[in-house]
Amino acid sequence: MDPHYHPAAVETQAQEYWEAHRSFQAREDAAREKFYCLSMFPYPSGRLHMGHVRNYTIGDVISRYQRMCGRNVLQPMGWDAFGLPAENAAMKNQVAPADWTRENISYMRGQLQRLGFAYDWQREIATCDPAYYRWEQWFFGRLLAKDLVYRRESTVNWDPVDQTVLANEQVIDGRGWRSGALVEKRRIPQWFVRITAYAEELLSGLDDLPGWPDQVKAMQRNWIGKSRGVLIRFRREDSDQDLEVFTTRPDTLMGVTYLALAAQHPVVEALARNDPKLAEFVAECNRGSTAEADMAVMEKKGLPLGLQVRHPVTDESIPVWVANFVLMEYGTGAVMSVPAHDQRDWEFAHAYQLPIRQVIAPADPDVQADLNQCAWTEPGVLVNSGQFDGLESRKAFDTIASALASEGRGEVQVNYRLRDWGVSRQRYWGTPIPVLHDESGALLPVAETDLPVTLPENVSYEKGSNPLHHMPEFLNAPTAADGSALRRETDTFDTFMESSWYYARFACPDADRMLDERANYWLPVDQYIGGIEHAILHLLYARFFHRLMRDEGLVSSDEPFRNLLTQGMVLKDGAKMSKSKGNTVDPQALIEQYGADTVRLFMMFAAPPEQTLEWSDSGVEGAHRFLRRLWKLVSTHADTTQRADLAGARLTPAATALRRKTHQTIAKVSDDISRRYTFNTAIAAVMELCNEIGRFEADSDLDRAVVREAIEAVVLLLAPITPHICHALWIALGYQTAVVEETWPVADPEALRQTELRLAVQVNGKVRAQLEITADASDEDIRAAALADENVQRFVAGREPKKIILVPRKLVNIVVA
Ligand code: ANZ
Repeated sequence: MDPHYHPAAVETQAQEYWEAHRSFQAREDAAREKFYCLSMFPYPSGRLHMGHVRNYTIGDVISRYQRMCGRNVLQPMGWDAFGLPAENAAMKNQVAPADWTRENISYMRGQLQRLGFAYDWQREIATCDPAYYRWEQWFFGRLLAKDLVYRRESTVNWDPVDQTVLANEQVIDGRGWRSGALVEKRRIPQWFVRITAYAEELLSGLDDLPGWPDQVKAMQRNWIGKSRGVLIRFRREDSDQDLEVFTTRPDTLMGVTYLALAAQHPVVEALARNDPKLAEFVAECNRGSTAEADMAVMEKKGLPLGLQVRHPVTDESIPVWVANFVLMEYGTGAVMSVPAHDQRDWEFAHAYQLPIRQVIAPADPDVQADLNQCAWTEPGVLVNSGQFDGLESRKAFDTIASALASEGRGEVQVNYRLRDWGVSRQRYWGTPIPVLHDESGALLPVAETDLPVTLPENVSYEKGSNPLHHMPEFLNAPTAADGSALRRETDTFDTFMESSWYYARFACPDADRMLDERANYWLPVDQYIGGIEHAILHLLYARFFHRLMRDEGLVSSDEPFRNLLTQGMVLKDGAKMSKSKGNTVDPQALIEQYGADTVRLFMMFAAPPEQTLEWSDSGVEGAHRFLRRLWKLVSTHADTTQRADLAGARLTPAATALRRKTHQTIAKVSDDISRRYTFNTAIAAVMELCNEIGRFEADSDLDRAVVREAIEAVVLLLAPITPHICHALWIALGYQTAVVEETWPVADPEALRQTELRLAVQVNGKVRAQLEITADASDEDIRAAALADENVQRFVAGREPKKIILVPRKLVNIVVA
């Protein structure tokens, strides 16, 4: 065995072995327990960054571990290949997005292979391939038939200079990120998927996901935002029509001093047609942000509409305003304003001198609500509320709700913050939405037999931002049966569509339908790993899509991902490692310098996966040094030690201790990897075992067999983390079977048993006590136990020991003056 570690050669050799033996090709086998391990697939941006390397190393360690435990493992990889960066690169460099993307894929695939990830490359998917997206188009047709997708007008960000629609993140301080032009809001027809029809199921399903982080489940719950309230009707004075509001606080009904409508509310729009001042206000609101977080903090503005409604209980006349803090998208787009008990209403009332009427008093008589400072928003006891006075808020909710219901003025309603999912994008590089426009403007779904609608890839950006608009060969579909002209839709899908079902397609990437029966063998994913930035949208859309596929009879499970691990960010000097911060470390250079195993080991050793990982060059060097030491350790012992059956063997105390350490390490690493996901402590335990091996002096064949067992355990335990070096070391240990084919070691309970040692304790050379102590007690433990003995304390008599001499496994001598 070469006494020196040459990572490049070692890694090539291992990878050639895996490749030649198709080690990671997954096969469905009903007789075996399956384990589907999936890391979120990357956007092919050009090169891997450290976040990818971390994510994929975690997934690979789990996969390889499960495989050694005997599971039938599927670990696939693919490309989330549609999206904006390809178009930006295209415009900048005059290269077609398809070419740019495919080149990136090929480079990044090489990088992943160089890192030795155990992927089944035969299942590789790129979402920009028609073979993939055609099934998404087919599924869209199914959803359309079930009325689960629909088209309606909605607002987009329009860049008047670039003549293009911008994503929210491309609007910076109200201006287009490229042109710098003031962004306008435009209403255009767009496709929506009815995720709201599944809101309740998506919410309650979270309770059946014990393997998900609580934090992620809480974020999803908030996003779905279920609230129970009352829909209340206020009669308009100028007509017999009602204005409906949604409130979660019907207990405050008697404190309503005005109604506030969203600028886009139909009543406001109607009035604005004859009121230029109002029209100008509406236009101003339409220019602003509609992000809820912004709405909450922006200056409250509004106008009186000259409209009055009647209070449903008191019949009092109440003014109606338009206000910029009311969202058209939520509830009814109208609120009953209770400035005493809602902070936004309070701020608005202050700005426009509207009355503030307290109707809730703090339940605790020692607490005073100071309405001059801010609204009192807590529940309490009703005051100034006529027949409802004295009721506690919760009770008042029901009492007032039924009073309204009996008069036909309202009813209890459950509302969700979740909105239907808008899936149209006015972009070229995406899945074409499979619909046709006829001459009358009506829409026809593309027939199943005409799928896929293939996106032309050979395009140029010379004429404008969306090449499809200038391609008659795409725009003009074959004419309809009656001879009239048909025009293809140029919008494409939100790329979240593709990433909502790729995990299922990996089960059957070559199926000639969307999914076949293999999907039910592999699904749900047993372990999903990815960034916390996907906690809400991606995971919610995938959970939704899974249910859509279930209801189409394509899968039989309810949830796509049984266990979820969200990895922390990679930091450098305390800041997120990112291109924009210019503090990136290129994994490629490190792999070339140290090898893939060093990079993998560092990534797993530096922090537990859910926490942030602080980049450290010295940490990388440390990982590399450890691998060199490991190599040396194995090369010095490979030929001089031999396996032997150690069960029941009579070992020396030192050999017993090393053997126990070996089996303790096996137990700890197994638990750390499978249950705690603390790969860092698993590695630390293996390092400790290596140190013990180094300290141990073998004097007999039995001793050497104990060393041998320890070394083999080290190689097996590290195999999922640093698979290449372990591949080579396993061969060096004389095995014919490759380490990937080996089974995970199991701790021997016999070896774990703690045996007791008896130590004599002397004070100044005279035996004063006998100590019973476990064989693995540390030197500190032994010293402390000796000093704690009653008889010893009598002879030490409070003096500070000058020194304490330990004779391993025999005695402790305490020397006092
Ligand atoms: C009167 C009231 C009194 C309210 C009070 C709150 C406190 P959640 O819990 O998120 O569902 N609201 C309703 N529709 C709105 C819209 N389109 N835009 C802005 N705000 C809207 O919030 C429900 C509460 O948010 C409702 O209850 C309503 O204000 C407001 F002391 O009604 B409340």
